[in-house]
Amino acid sequence: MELNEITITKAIIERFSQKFLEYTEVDVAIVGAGPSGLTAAYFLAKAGKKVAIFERKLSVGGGMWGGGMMFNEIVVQEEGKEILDVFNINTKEYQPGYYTADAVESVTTICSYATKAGAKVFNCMSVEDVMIRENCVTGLVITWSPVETAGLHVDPLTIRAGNVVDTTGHANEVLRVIERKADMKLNTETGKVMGERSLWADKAEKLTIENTKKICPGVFVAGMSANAAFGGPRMGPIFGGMLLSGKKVAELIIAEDRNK
Ligand code: 48F
Repeated sequence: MELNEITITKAIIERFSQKFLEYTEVDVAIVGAGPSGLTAAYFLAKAGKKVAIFERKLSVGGGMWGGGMMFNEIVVQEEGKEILDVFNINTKEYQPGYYTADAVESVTTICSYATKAGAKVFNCMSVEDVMIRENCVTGLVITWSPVETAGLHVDPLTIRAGNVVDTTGHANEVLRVIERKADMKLNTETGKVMGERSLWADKAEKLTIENTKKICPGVFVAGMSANAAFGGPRMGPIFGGMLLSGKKVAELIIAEDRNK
């Protein structure tokens, strides 16, 4: 059979359009495909939720690929290792309570589990705004990230979501939009994003889990974004908190939906 370039082109356009159309309305829209967003996506999709992840970059994985300072190994503590075990990721004990894993194996495997469970990743898409109805965030406003980068004057499109999860890491991008544009108080001490504090691994890892919660109607926050929102410290290249936070946010959403 001779390959036909136009068939290849039509296949891509048609299949992507079908997928994109299907995911214009989702149960959960996750912003950011770092370790916390991907882990949340896996547990949500596994529980039967329709999940879309929007990721600005071409690649998923956020800050996990580079381990610490591009030494591509990550460290997790005992509880974090339990999540890596769920994904069948190889770990090695370094000292009691400290485990290492290959950063590339970790990203690719978590993403594989999430997508095979049914979560859809939309890469090269940036979330630039939210949709709000009756004082509740009901969706996301998205654009192609090259449009954003080039500063092109192009209007975005909209996704409706039962819940939004901000896993945008240090930048709190969804929360920053809400803070700037909506008459909505965040569930923090100041009602606004409090900003992250300097690195303190032990405290930050514990706080990441504590700070993983619903932060305003329709929006949950997880991962580094949770600590940055509530004024917690950064943790550096230990990733257990990210994984546990992703799992926790999925459980919170599943429990809330069950009680509706
Ligand atoms: O930063 P990131 O990896 O977030 P995380 O899951 O994990 C944090 C760790 O990597 C590390 C750490 C400790 O272990 O502190 O930094 O909390 O991933 C965030 C992802 O969100 C994307 C961004 O490109 C990255 O891949 N992102 C950020 N803002 C947007 C976005 C946006 N507005 N639209 C789409 N994607």
